[in-house]
Amino acid sequence: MAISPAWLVFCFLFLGHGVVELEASHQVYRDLKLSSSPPEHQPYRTSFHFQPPKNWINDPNGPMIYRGLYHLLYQYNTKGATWGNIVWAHSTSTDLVNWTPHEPAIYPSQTSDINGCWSGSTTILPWGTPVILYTGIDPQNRQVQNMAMPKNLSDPYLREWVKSPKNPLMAPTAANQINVSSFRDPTTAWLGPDGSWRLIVGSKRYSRGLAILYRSKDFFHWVKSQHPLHSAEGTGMWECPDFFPVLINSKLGVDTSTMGPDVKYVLKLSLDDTKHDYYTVGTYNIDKDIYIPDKGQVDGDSGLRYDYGKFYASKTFFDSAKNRRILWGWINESSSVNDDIKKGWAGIQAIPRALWLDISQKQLVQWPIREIEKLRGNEVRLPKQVLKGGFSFEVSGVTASQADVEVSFGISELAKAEVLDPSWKNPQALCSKKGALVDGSLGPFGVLALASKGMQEYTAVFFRIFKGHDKYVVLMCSDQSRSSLNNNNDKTTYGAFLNVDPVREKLSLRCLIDHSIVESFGGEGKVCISARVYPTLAIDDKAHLHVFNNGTQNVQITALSAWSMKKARIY
Ligand code: DQQ
Repeated sequence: MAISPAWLVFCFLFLGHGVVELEASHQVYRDLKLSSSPPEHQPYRTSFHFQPPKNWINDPNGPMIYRGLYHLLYQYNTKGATWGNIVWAHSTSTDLVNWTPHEPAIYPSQTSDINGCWSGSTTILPWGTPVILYTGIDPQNRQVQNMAMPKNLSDPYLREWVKSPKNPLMAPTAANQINVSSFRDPTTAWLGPDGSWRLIVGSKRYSRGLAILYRSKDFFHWVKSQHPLHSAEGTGMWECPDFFPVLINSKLGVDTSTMGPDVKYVLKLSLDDTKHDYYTVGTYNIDKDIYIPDKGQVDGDSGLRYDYGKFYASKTFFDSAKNRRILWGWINESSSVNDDIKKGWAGIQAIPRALWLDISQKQLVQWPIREIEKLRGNEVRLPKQVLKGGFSFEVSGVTASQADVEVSFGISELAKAEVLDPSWKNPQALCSKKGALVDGSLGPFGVLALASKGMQEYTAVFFRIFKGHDKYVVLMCSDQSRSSLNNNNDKTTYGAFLNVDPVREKLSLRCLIDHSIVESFGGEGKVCISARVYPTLAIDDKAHLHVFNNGTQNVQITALSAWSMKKARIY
């Protein structure tokens, strides 16, 4: 078996001793039968969201930029449209919009991953070498942490990966008392000023979510810390943790090892129990190696979320070419398993989003990467106008099933806002109670996406403004209750409170509509809600786009632009 020069360099630099025996990752997994072809009529396949031609996908894994190429690896079932037989599928891109597929990068080939190659992350070492750490499922079905690195560093596509013969590098033992079936998804490692690398692995002890901390001097020998980086009672298993610095007062991103007075930290956890990605903003005490969420930040399901719709197991990476931090997230399904099998696929990835710390330092802001705008066709722009209470109109001239829509509202009659009942604390419940058809005073106003001609189907994304105790409160909702006549779909309504002051700020909404997804950004990215919808009538050229106001009060449309979106080259 050939010895990769990359491994030699790596071992030499880190270990300083002789050659180790290597094992290529593309050896043992011989059972890669491909499933049958999906049906030809595919009204729900997306045109500019990432999805492979068929089968199941879930978590984005180890995203990175290497030699000018973006790499997306992701959990993929080689054999069908439900979860199972998971490998790391692999695609590359020069622009995060158009993608070239490659052979799976990592699949079961070692004892330490023979029952599965689950999620993990890439760390770019200081001299530019990417290293993947991922969870393997061993013959006893224990979750252990493994390493792989590129076979050929001069290949920008990083097509072949070689696993460390020392795998697993981290494993549950009687001594460390780690839960063997709740120990997964290592993060990108960060380098402390003491020269030690650190990373966290998701876990739980009873119902306490844990971010187990490991340290290493050489990237091979990882020592578990006595205490976790962070933990929270009652949150259950923490999957796919992500821990990274964000600059104060800047939209630029920084490398994961950046420290200093200009940064705050974000800890994101994916809650296995509720399938929500929540995060807190806080400080990282490097001396004690603990993360402390800021006062007012909430650990758990009622905390801040990247996205209040379908969005899970997300992961960020630092894009060193454009100095930004980019977020990838898996948009899981709202269709039934039977429908997934019929259509031959399940799951897509959200449009990658740039992410930064809001000026308030209390939350993050996300915005679709600028590159997606190159898919915009002709712009349909409407003049400023009043949208009277009880009125709606169609935005024509755009391909409503494949569009990018930006609209801003101005409110002058704020005094007429409905009073917020202090018991209305749960925004999702409030959006369900007050859906798009329930008229109010200021709102609901917003967009009806993927609407059928006779309005039997539509997905409503809208705002309501309430008068709170000492300020106005903006509610943003995505109401899927009438999105499809097919009742096998999950049509849960989503919602969140939006931290925008309608007295001083405009109220903006952007919707990326792509056949079976409406990905919405409120308040210039302060709240994101992604909805998977499967209309039966409002498909392809039978889909329509409307702006509506079901409140009694008038609102102004201060700007409205809509673009038909071209198809990205994904496969
Ligand atoms: N998906 C992976 C796990 C991870 C989960 C398995 C999150 O590693 O915890 O496909 O969706």
